[in-house]
Amino acid sequence: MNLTTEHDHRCGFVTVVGRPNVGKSTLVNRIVGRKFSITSNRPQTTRHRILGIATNDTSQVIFVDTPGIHTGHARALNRHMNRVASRALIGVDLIVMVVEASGWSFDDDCILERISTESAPAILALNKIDRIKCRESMLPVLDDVARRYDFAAVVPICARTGENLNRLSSEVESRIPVGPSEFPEEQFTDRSESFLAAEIVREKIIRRLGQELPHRLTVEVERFVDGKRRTLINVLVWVERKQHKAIVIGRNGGRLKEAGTEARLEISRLLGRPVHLEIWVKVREGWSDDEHALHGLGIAE
Ligand SMILES: Nc1nc2c(ncn2[C@@H]2O[C@H](COP(=O)(O)OP(=O)(O)O)[C@@H](O)[C@H]2O)c(=O)[nH]1
Ligand SMILES: [Mg+2]
Repeated sequence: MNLTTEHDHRCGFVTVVGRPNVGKSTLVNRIVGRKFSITSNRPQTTRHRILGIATNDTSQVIFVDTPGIHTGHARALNRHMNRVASRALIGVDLIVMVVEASGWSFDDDCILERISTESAPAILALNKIDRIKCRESMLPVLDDVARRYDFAAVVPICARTGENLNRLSSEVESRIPVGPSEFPEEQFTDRSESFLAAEIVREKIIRRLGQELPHRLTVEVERFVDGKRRTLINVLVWVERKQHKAIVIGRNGGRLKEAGTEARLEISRLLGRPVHLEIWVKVREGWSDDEHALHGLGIAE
């Protein structure tokens, strides 16, 4: 039985921040229950501010997934991502800061400094507890973080397996304002199908690249049309150098073919219909350091 009345339904914006690679996108995908934000073990995977909307009977939590805040980088792409992350903090109801449970770092301090200038309360999520062999060893870490900042709550979690995410969700729900939902119940992101398709292609490619190629690779949807039997999608992958193009494509085109197959299956699952996907790799020199090119590719907003 649903006992919630209009008077105690809650809805709020919650920004998730943390340094690159701590598991922000994995966490929000898990809570939302749909994959709307791509993940990889490389920094700079998330480049945009993306909403992930988790709706249940009693609340709607609108998560703002952000690129990690980078310190000490001067490239236009990094500057852009810091601006995106920083702007996403303004006017939100709650902040979730994600750090790795294995320990606090200097970059975490920089992010904390940024958070402390906001009036919204912050919850600390200590992620990747699956990597901690002995749970007792968490106690000094919990002690240490409690002294660093007046967090509204500190919750150890494992975003990968979902461990303790219920507890994090209830801490979040209890701290957002009472009010009606902002988005329809079935909506899980603010992004278009075409944007999600491009991101899935980017994820499949960068996950195959290991440390070979820096993240100066971007993806653009050239065509996205619903045909009679399937959706036709043409994607351009931009890299900075000819050698990078060869790396992305792989020997005999094998690497790109694998990435394409995996992307096609995932996009098709997401859209709920068959997909025909074509991917072309092109070279545009110096784009990640060029604000003008960032606009051209739709990265800077
Ligand atoms: N072992 C472990 N790995 C995780 C966990 N959460 C995320 N990861 C991994 O950490 C990497 C970075 O995750 P991602 O969500 O892209 O991080 P983001 O840059 O903060 O958004 C990926 O390889 C994830 O699979 C976790 O709870 N445990
Ligand atoms: Mg991310």
